[in-house]
Amino acid sequence: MRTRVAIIGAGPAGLTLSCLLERHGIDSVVLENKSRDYVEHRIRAGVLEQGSVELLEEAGVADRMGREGLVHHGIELQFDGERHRVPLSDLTGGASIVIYGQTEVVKDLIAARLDKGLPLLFEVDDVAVDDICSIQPRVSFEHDGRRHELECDVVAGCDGFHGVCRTAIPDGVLTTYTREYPFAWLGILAAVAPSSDELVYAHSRRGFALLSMRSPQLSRLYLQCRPEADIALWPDERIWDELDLRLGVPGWDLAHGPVLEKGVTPMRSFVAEPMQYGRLYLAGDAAHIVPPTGAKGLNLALHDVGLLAEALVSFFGTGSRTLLDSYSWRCLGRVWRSEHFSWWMTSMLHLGWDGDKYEEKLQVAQLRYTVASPAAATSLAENYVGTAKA
Ligand code: RFL
Ligand code: PHB
Repeated sequence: MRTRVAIIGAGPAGLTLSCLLERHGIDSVVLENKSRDYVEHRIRAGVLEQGSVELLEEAGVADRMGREGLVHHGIELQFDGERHRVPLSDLTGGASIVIYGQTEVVKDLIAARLDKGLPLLFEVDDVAVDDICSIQPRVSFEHDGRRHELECDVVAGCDGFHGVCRTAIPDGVLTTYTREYPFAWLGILAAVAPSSDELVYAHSRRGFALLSMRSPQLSRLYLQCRPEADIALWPDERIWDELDLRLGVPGWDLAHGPVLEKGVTPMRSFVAEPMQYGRLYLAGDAAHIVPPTGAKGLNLALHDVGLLAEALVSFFGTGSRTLLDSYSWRCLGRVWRSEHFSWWMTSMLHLGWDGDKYEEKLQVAQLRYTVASPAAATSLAENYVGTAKA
């Protein structure tokens, strides 16, 4: 088998890259180790920046998102039992966000690829990337009980944090930066109309909680918990009780409904630099992770592949390596802006487990300043919608 771009991983990064390249007549093969059903139902992100929406439009997969996505112009910050609206659009010259589940983005991307009969293989095993420093790298893998070899010009490592591409880079090349947080999120998807028109980020004496949504009939809710939390010890009633306590404000009740899914997500910050080596280019979670508080992971992944697609179009069209050579450098400015914003939101909203009252007072002072000062609110808003200069 031969292709120009071997794409490892059918998450948002790999799939979007394949659709963008196809629009420019550049062939690729996408290899995914999980099943189609698994990747289409893995519940994760829900907030798309305007730039991400525009990239999905460019990739030709935005029709359903345009019909079903919920356009939001603000978010709520809650602390000391009060809610304050941050008017994102007013503060950023009209930018907005779209609430549309990552599961739906992935379904639309997979359908677009398979409808055209383009190669996207699920349930591949033992993917290995070789000869990345030559002009013809090779990717080998098991599929349908046989070993295959794929020759290519470029490998796109879009295989997430636990993938094989980053580890294919020899020791000593990458510098990695990591921060582990003593928190995790317990998330639920519930069949009940969201109790708020906009997302609510709540700082409370019992820890952080977030009210989000997927559609007018589906709520998505999160609670700060310990990374080692055992989901078996969190029956639905306990989760709703805790959400009521953390999100409740006078005169407002959280609507409950059947819990359709629940899980615990650990929180971590991670960056690997540079995001390229030889003819291997890393994109998305394969190169960097952010804690979910800033809603940046999916958006960063899409931003990376937007730049990678542009560089590959230039390379295959003109032979110029200029954009490819500067790919990592061009990604990392935004990566570090998002790393900082996600760390800042996480630190401001999550309660330490040691009962440090001084830290709690600092958090509330920062929240109060953020909603009271137009300068501080604008800083949050431009980072949240993705227009902040890196
Ligand atoms: P993905 O989605 O992890 O996809 C990588 C794909 O590669 C496959 N794979 C392999 N395939 C072949 N061979 C191998 N050896 C392979 N190893 C792995 C995997 O099966 C998978 O299909 O990475 P990608 O494409 O870079 O996308 C990144 C995003 O998924 C991630 O950053 C976001 O989900 C993070 N995130 C959020 N981001 C946002 O922008 N906004 C949000 O609101 C938001 N909320 C969240 C989130 C992540 C969460 N969790 C569960 C981590 C909320 C949560 C709870
Ligand atoms: C979500 O809807 O899953 C979501 C929203 C905002 C975040 C993280 C996750 O910051």
